[in-house]
Amino acid sequence: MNDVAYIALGSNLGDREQHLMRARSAIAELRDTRVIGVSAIEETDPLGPVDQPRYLNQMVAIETALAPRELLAELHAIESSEGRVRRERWGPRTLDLDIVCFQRQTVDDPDLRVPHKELPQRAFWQRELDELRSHAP
Ligand code: A4P
Ligand code: MG
Repeated sequence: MNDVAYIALGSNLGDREQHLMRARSAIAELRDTRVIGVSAIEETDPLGPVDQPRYLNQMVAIETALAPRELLAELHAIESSEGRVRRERWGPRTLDLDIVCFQRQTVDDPDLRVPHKELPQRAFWQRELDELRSHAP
């Protein structure tokens, strides 16, 4: 089934612009997937308990035949190729890719929640979603 998915990109270590750029290219290369929208990049204050640098955040809309779990596996592979090392939860990272939501599918498993559980708390995600949806065909 083809669906629309929204992917959040975040980086607060190293060359942040470059990590986002390479993530956008890698997402565009995913099988059975087409990028249909790219939001503006926004610089945001870090959320969460850890003292860390500011983030660059951005959102990409895709049309995809990948199921949510298949998409998550692909996003983890892209994170790894950008040198992401998982240390502490909510800690600094070269690249974080989260599935914000799908247009028509939801998932409620321990290791995958779609829509993402933090969506109601993240004003920048709401803004980016609005921006992408306002340009939707
Ligand atoms: N997981 C469950 N649901 C999802 C989903 N919808 N998308 C699981 C992606 N992953 C999902 O993620 C931990 C596990 O969450 C994954 O293995 C997956 O099975 P992670 O990326 O290893 O760890 P994390 O990112 O530290 O934790 P989490 O809970 O994903 O945190 P967030 O929400 O990613 O927050 N401040 C600013 N300004 N901007 C940011 O982007 N991001 C974070 C990280 C903290 N502070 C931030 C930002
Ligand atoms: Mg994450």
